[in-house]
Amino acid sequence: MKKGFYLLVKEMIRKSDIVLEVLDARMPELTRIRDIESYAKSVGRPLIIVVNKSDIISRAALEKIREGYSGLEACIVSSKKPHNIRELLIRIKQKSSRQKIRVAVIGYPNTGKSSLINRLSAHGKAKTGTESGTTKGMQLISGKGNLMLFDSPGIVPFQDRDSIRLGLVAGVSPEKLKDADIVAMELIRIFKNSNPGAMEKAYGVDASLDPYDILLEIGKNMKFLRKKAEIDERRTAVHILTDWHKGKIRL
Ligand SMILES: Nc1nc2c(ncn2[C@@H]2O[C@H](COP(=O)(O)OP(=O)(O)OP(=O)(O)O)[C@@H](O)[C@H]2O)c(=O)[nH]1
Ligand SMILES: [Mg+2]
Repeated sequence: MKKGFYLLVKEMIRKSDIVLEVLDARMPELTRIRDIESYAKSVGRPLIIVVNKSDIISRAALEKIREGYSGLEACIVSSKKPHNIRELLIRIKQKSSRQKIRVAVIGYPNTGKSSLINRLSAHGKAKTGTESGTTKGMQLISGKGNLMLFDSPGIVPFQDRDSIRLGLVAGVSPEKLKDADIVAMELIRIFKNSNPGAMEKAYGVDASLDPYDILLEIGKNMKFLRKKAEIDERRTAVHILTDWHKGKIRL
């Protein structure tokens, strides 16, 4: 990300009447950008936290988010299903009395900003994609009713650029990760704690093993082998992370 990008996002926020911060429901706290929340507050722009992808989390996880975000201005939606989009639209309109409401849509890469914009717009013009970095520049799109929507490329806060976090939240595509195996093991650890059954079901592995052994077992089951029948750990890791980003394995 270019250094000037933050400045551009800030300018976009100043030009807007309201800010939507889009989070990934699978990792809402990891995808929050506190700097942007503080900035919006400092320039007096109301901010709604939009927890997106609610269709791919369990009821229990959904309930946890509901409780955790009850004190905040937050709306839990799915841009895919779609779900709760109308409620979000009503909330936006309550926040501004302007004729045309300009809405800045910001967030981590791949959280579904463009997909959400397409739900909020009449013709769905924003480009979306499974790879992070789909949206390249700022784009102004006319929305339903009296909305004007600013789409933007995903923001990765400078202090968050460690590869594990980036890999988990799809800030970087799995193929481009230097240490895909480490990120995949972190993901396996999360599954072990929260939903071991999902991993057992998806890959036919014993979730009571150590994360590294689970990774190897998955590689073996997938027949991801290198010469001398060695398991290709990287290929296995990329495969697991891709499944995760595409929502094929769910917490
Ligand atoms: N299951 C599910 N998938 C979603 C949802 N919203 C978006 N996605 C998927 O998430 C991926 C990223 O969506 P985009 O809308 O391109 O995300 P973005 O935040 O604009 O991404 P960048 O422009 O790369 O920062 C795509 O594969 C979408 O289909 C949702 O509510 N549920
Ligand atoms: Mg986008």
